[in-house]
Amino acid sequence: MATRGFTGRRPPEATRERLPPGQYLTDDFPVLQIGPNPQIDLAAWRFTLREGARPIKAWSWDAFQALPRTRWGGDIHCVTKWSKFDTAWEGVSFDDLLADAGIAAPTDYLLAEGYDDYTTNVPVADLTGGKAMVATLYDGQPIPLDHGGPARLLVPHLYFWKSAKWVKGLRFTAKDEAGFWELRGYHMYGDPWREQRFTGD
Ligand SMILES: Nc1nc2c(c(=O)[nH]1)N[C@H]1C(S)=C(S)[C@@H](COP(=O)(O)O)O[C@H]1N2
Ligand SMILES: [Mo]
Repeated sequence: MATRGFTGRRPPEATRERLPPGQYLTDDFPVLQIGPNPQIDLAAWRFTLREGARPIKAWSWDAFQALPRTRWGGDIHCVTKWSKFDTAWEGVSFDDLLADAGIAAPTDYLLAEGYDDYTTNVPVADLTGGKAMVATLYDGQPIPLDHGGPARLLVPHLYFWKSAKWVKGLRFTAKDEAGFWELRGYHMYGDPWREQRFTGD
């Protein structure tokens, strides 16, 4: 019995190949955030692209709903070591946001900003080419408030702290500026496959 219990903890080969180093698989969807859920009224909701302080383009909820839609399914990895496989999201790709704004990215970096004043930095190159979206549906349903609805950034190839919940906009920055967790010791880039959890990893 003891032997069976022991070997049972070792995940099967197929699972291990999909798990970045130091991660374990969970079927749960833990909730992690710096404070209480913000109150967001869809009638007042705006999503704004900015360059520094200057607004480039803002969408109301209705205007955002009219943009082309993108789906993505796959695995997400949290720096607190849980990974969740086969998550399903739908929203508007970063490429389609730029296209609708009629711009090319003005700088190489940006900060995603949440309605809770959370920020996190991501290189523009990690958002283009279908790599990221502003998601509004999870598993075919509106994203629950706990998981960042009505809209959250989804950058699934980086640790999940880069996927800003309750996203209110993206602010292009001239340099790579640290966000909330990056100022507190988290890695500036956060690649789970290179285990970039903390500054210096
Ligand atoms: N706006 C906002 N986004 C956020 C956070 C936050 O505190 N505020 N926490 C981040 C962290 S540290 C993680 S691990 C994930 C957690 O997302 P989840 O609660 O949907 O699992 O959201 C990220 N996005
Ligand atoms: Mo996190």
